[in-house]
Amino acid sequence: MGPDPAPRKIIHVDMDMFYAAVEMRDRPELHGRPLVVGGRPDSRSVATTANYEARQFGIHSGMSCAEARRRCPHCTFVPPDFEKYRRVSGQIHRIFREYTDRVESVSLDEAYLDVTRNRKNEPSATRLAREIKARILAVTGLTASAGVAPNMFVAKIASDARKPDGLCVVPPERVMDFIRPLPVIQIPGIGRVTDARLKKLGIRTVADLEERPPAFLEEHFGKFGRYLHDIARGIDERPVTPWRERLSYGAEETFASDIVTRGPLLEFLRECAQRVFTELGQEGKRARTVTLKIKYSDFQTVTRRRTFENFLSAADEVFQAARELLERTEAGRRPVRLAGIALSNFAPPRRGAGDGQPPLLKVMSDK
Ligand code: TTP
Ligand code: MG
Repeated sequence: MGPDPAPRKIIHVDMDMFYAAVEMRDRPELHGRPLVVGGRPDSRSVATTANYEARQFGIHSGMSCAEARRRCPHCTFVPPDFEKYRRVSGQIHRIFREYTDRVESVSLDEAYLDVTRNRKNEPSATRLAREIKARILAVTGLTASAGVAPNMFVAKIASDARKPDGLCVVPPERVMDFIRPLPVIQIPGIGRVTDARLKKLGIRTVADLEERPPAFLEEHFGKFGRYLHDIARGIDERPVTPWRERLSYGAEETFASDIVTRGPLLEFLRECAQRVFTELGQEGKRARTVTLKIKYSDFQTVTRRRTFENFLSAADEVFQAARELLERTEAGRRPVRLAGIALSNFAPPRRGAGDGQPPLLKVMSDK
């Protein structure tokens, strides 16, 4: 690569209130009314998401359905239909790949595309983003929001900036103007704890962060300080990594608020197991290793893993393994801010079990 390569063109696409939007599409009677996708409010389940009407009551992903019902008694609760969401996810990912192979999918409803070079030979990433949004709407009947920027973190923040049905373009020369006023909590990787620590140091916005010397940030945050220093200058050189290159299939989530008891964690892990097991199956792969990842509220992260002799053959096996692995953590005694499951050690179908690959948990942003 030359000394000063041309800026990249990255698009981040994120579906609007994804699960809720799918349910509203299929059941028009749900339109215009507050809706939570989650279990029954008298169970211990949590909201996977809420439509914008419900969000006005302060309801958000990760909140218990009981709490959601308290905040909005006339809210409708619809159980999640992951099979359906995965089908839509497949549709949007097929659209992405009409434009480029450099697609990194982050979750069912969210992906980064590097369109610096693309199949349409279209130099304008803005035009591409507009076209992709229109294609998604035509094929799925759902709206997505997109951010266009020279790197992943700015594209991610941009896609959130004009939700719903938004398009926000941040050309290279506007990156600093765009990020400077942002509160640091909007930076991927900064959660409530880091946010509080930064506030104590008098750092509230990216502009405040930019003023601090790298040594100061490293002294307080170690390696993460270096990341913060780069981010404050609009620098993020992570390449968009297509999932085919992945060594594991994982799903993890940072909870809206820390989880202090095991019940909701188990419920989350059950859903997580279902998600990763299905995703793996869709790729025609089988796995022998289950890795559980737990991040406590103080950001200490532990992983526990178990390798089986035979390939895992059902989502419930994955869940049972995760449940056992959870016993070997302090979850339930210490507050947990993130949990996830990864499946690894797989071989292509019809080959022996001995050629698995080393486990590697995919690291996703910790909002
Ligand atoms: P998000 O993109 O975070 O949220 P969203 O699409 O519902 O809403 P927005 O318009 O703000 O993007 O997550 C996508 C889907 O993932 C969401 O519809 C449900 C699921 N999900 C969970 O199951 N649990 C969670 O904690 C979160 C954040 C999302
Ligand atoms: Mg979304």
